[in-house]
Amino acid sequence: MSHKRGLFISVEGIEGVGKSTNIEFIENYLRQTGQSLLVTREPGGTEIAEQIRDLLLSHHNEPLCEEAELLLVFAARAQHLNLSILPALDRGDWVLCDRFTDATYAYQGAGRNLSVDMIAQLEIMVQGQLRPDLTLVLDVPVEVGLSRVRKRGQADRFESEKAEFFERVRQGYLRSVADEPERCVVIDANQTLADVQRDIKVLLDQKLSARGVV
Ligand code: Z5A
Repeated sequence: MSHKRGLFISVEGIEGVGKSTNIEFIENYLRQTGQSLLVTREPGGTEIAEQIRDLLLSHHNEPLCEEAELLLVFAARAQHLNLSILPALDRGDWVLCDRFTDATYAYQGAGRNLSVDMIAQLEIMVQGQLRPDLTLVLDVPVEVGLSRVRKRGQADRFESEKAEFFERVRQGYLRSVADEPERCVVIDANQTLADVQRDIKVLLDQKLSARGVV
């Protein structure tokens, strides 16, 4: 029996834009359509990829060099894709992923100033032509995002970066949207949660009706 390949949706943005909060909203909304759905995250999503996530987010006694950080991100992604995302899409399930490769261009490319060509080569090696079908980039000014997350207590290795780093990351995300407007859509996340979710719902309705789902 042949299945239609599932839809792959990623959600992106700097710290505190509300990814986790809105992924829960999107999950509930998509489940109402009766669609089988895998909700997952990067880095992570499998046992080994979650261990790599711990390595990436924890503080260590030695610095993690930028190239090692980039390779670890893609090592986790290779594991996640092969063991989890691709089998789900092949079954016809939809995949809703908290961050994907746009985060690498934003954090390791724009944030750490690593070469975009090097990232693109790793992307091809690990993913081939696979890209999300739809990427929601939640956007807030850096000071708004950081003020939301800094209420939470101990900062991880990324959260400990300075505001300038997150400003570069934010601009990196906005470049992804400018480069691929068909796939990447900006949502203004500096509104009340109700308004953010209204905008997300309008967008999802457009995409679902284009696919004949609603
Ligand atoms: N990383 C990387 O470097 N390269 C890569 O390729 C990938 C990842 C894939 C893991 O991220 C780290 O990995 C990440 C980049 C790096 N850096 N960090 N840190 P993560 O996604 O797991 O962690 P995060 O970005 O720190 O997520 P977060 O801090 O949990 O933020 P969030 O999920 O976007 O926000 P939230 O928890 O939904 O909301 C934060 C608070 O704001 C919460 O109290 C909400 O109730 C509140 N909120 C949400 N929306 C609103 C609105 N609209 N108004 C007011 N308050 C709101």
